[in-house]
Amino acid sequence: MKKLDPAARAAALKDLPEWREVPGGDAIARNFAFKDFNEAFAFMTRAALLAEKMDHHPEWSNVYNKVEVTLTTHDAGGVTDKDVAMANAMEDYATNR
Ligand code: H2B
Repeated sequence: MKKLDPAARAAALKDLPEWREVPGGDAIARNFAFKDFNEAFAFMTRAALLAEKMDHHPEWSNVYNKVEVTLTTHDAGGVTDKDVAMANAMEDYATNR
């Protein structure tokens, strides 16, 4: 898995308007807010199952209805296509419930 260069990362983020680059550019992040804990944890469950399937795991934390997510590929030391794929899947899980 190759780290995306800054231009490729910026291009991928164009289609992910809710996501931001973490300062330094080695990760992307988004804070999700759901109706309640049940909705937040349902989202996390779906993402967790995909993470296991992809062998690609988010850095995240949850407080009640909020889920803060950071995506980076540790093995590559930056953002790769796997992070972009995970971000797109999370968008789908968060919006198409
Ligand atoms: N998740 C993320 N986000 N980045 C990785 O580099 C990574 C991972 N590597 N999940 C995987 C697990 C690796 O450690 C295992 C051994 O396949």
